[in-house]
Amino acid sequence: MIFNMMAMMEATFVSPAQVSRALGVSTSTIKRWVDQGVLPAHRTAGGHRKLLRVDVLRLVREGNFPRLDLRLLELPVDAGAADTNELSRRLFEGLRQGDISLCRSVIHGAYATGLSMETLGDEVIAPAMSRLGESWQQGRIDVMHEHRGTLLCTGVLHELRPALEANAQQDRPVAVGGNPEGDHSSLASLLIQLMLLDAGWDAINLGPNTPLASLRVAIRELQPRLAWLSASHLPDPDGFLADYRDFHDQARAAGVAVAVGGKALHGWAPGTLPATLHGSCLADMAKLARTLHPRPRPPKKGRPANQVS
Ligand code: B12
Repeated sequence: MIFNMMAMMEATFVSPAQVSRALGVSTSTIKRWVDQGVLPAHRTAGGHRKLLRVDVLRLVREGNFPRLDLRLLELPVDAGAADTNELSRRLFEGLRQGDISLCRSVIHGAYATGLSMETLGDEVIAPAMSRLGESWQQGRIDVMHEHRGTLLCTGVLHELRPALEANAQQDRPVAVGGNPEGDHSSLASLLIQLMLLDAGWDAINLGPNTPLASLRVAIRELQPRLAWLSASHLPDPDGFLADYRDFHDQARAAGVAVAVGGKALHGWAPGTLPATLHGSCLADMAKLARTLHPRPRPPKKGRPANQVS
């Protein structure tokens, strides 16, 4: 049902005046963004200029609008539910109970109301998964519940993909990544892939248990601009480090930026792993992605209407 709701939101239009009120910027600013291609405009049968809700929401996710009031876009979901602690609490309940409708309504609803993929990952999904792990450690749930919750979360996230690629460009830069050999975690790499798709990349996720030798093949064949590695568990940290250094040398020689992160690398001293980014959260990764591939953005984003010429 929620997925239909997303499709409905994608297909529906809003007027430039409505967007101007919701974003807290003047109508002339909206017109300029349309002229600059920041916000694609469409003509109705009657010749009126209309904007797609999904494009406006993408702008909201990428920008900073201090006078934002999403209720004015008449979204068919509760736009006030962007308290990430509350969303994470509800997601944890959905994951623990195996309730796919609840998980969908939290994840799809949060995305549809403008929460960025990185915030969804860092502030909603990671804490909910962490609580799920703690519940297992404390004997309140079985491994069966933890596995069911992880797969539920993975499935619901995959459903977002068509919406994330709705406006994909032909010449998107390529990014490739996954988890190293022996690491069977999947959520962080999936979230990185979705965040990159949303940011206009052609992101290819090789998933868990990917040997670094295979990432080298991917670099040769796919010629990415960016490679990522997410590590939650490293069975042989010294072996990984030696292999990783070779991998990084090859990537650097090919002009590929390398981002690394994940629980297994959290305690590593800065500089141990040569990398373009050794990050601790998806927000770090999103920042790097935007630096390497900036998208057309509003030049004076978020300025209140009365300050915009
Ligand atoms: C689900 C889970 C599993 C599942 C994974 C299933 C799957 N398909 O993903 C399974 C059952 C396989 C599993 C197994 C194990 N697990 Co486990 N697992 C978890 C759990 C509960 C959730 C992990 C998760 O999905 N989080 C959601 C993602 C989105 O968050 P995240 O991974 O933390 O990533 C965040 C950041 O690290 C960062 N990030 C991650 N990657 C990257 C990459 C880049 C480039 C950047 C910039 C940032 C970044 O951004 C993310 C969002 O904020 C955690 C508990 C916890 N506290 O996290 C334990 C946890 C990760 N597991 C742990 C352990 C010890 C294991 C086992 C070794 C247990 C065992 N003795 O068998 C095995 C290892 C198996 C293996 N070979 O991989 C430990 C890891 C300890 C460590 N390395 O410091 C944890 C932390 C539990 C704990 N507190 O001890 N696990």
